[in-house]
Amino acid sequence: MSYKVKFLKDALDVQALKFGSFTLKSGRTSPYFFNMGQFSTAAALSNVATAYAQTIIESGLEFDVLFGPAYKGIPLAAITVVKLYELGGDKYANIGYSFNRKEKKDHGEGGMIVGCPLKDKRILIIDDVMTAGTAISEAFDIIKNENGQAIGCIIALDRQEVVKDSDQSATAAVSKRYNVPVLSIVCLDDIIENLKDQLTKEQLDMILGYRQQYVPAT
Ligand code: OMP
Repeated sequence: MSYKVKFLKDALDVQALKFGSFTLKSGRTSPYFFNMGQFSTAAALSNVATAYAQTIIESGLEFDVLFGPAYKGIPLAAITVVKLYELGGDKYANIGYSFNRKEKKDHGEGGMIVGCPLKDKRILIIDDVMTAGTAISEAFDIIKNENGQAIGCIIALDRQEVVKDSDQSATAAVSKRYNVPVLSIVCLDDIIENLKDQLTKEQLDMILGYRQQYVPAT
């Protein structure tokens, strides 16, 4: 089973991927929702880390630090950097990981960044889902402020949705704005392709309708 198919199977098993009616951060009403927080056992997290690590290894991207923006990116960066070393070997032995604090700490070691400093490093950002690309933009800003060089980002799910008042997807817009690749384990089309037989006709119709409305034609 490919790691994409395994990831989707796990997402259904742990109920990270749900079908119904959900209001998104963007205000859109979606017939599906992906909640990364549902991957909350050792085995589930190990499988998530494998899917991220394999996507990164396949991409061949060269970087120094895996950066997970607070809060949801923090465990993702930690588990994935370990898995990269386990699966990818020595090439990944010295990859650092770090994350930002939501609030600046002015005592102890102080500062905004915990873990590997970002200055002059090539940084890969790791996060859960991209819809409009708002959340990920904050991570690019943090890296810029720390004088690091963002070389790309990886997400678990690319919802492939169009940016408001534009004709391109959020992932394409982010890729263009920052001139970096945006990798994903799976996208909406993978969900449709692999799970269509497991959905009711009504669920599938809702998703196809949503896709028609919000996913730009390629
Ligand atoms: P954007 O900032 O619009 O790209 O939305 C991404 C964020 O929305 C994610 O980091 C989540 O906090 C949340 N989200 C999900 O977790 N899963 C979804 O399926 C959809 C969203 C969302 O609200 O768009």
